[in-house]
Amino acid sequence: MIFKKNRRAVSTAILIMGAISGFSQSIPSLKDAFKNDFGIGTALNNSQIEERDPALTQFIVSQFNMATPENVMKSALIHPKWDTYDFVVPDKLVEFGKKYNIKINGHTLIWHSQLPSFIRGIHSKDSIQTFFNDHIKTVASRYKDNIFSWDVVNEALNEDGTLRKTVFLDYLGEGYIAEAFRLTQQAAPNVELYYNDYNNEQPAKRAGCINLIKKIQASGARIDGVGIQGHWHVGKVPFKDIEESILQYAALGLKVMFTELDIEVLPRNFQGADVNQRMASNPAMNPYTAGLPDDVQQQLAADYEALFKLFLKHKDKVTRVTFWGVNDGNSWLNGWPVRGRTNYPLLFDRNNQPKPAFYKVIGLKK
Ligand code: 9MR
Repeated sequence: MIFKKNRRAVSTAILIMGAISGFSQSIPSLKDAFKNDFGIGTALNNSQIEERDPALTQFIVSQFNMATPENVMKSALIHPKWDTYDFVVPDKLVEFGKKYNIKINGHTLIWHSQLPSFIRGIHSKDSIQTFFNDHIKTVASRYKDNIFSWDVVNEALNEDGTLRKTVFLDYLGEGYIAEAFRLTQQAAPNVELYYNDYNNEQPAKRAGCINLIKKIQASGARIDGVGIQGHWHVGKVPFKDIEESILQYAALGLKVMFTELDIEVLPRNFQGADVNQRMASNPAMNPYTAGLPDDVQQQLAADYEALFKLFLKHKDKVTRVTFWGVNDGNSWLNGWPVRGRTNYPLLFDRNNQPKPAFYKVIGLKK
């Protein structure tokens, strides 16, 4: 009797917690629904990693079994000065993963963006090489036993498939990519190693990506997988290119992952996720501040459903699908390429309530 009473009290408490935080315990779980197919991940920001909202933590761990730090492991943050590293929040992320049985994908070791500011003052090949070696060795070896994988190199390609001009290409030459994989493998032999990019499902960039992967393989370094970020636009998801890419990348012996999935619903005049591209703000660019119109909501749901259908069709090749944010409220797309917009790119709304797209996706497993 007492047990029963307590149980009722506990479930009432859970319901109240759910009501306060805006979610209900009865929401089906994505990670459970797809547990025999592929991992379900999310990007985590500082406040989520630090568990500032316990109800939100419960929500996150009920839905996701993999996580990628949205920013805290990027070199500007983890390596702010030449000889100073800041591991405080990254260490918390690793703890978070351990505590809740969530696999962590490190993001990212070598990227031309969000570099520490001291890099701008370096003008010699030797110093860039020293930064490159020390950065990879120090960061990768710190987490060698407690993260699952690394995005070793991020966004090294231009849209036409050629190599992007970066400080690494300029000073170290094109071999820097294979070298990054070799050094990471040396520092963290049991961690999976990935190349990650956006638009690398598009034919020209895909061809460049395949070329890049083959060069890494030919160098003798190990590469385990390729990440297709998946920053797409509602009504324009390139399903055919995505399927073709899954097949072509898998044919190289690699795992295929969708690593930063979101489907934008607001107007934009270019494709991709180059953070340096911006657009001017005006009210026409922010049309849905009062809510998402039903026709767009339905299109978003249909796009997500078709995408997950495709992922399931190739579940022998697709190992992880990671959303770039927990809910619409914390998506980077509210601030880019126009600041201060109200965007709706994910499966959960600003109160962590499932959207029609969520039910379409979960419905595929019923
Ligand atoms: O979501 C990230 C945002 O908070 C940062 O301001 C931005 C800065 O570069 O990076 C965003 O994440 C990017 C990711 O690390 C790499 N692929 C593109 C993502 C969206 O820009």
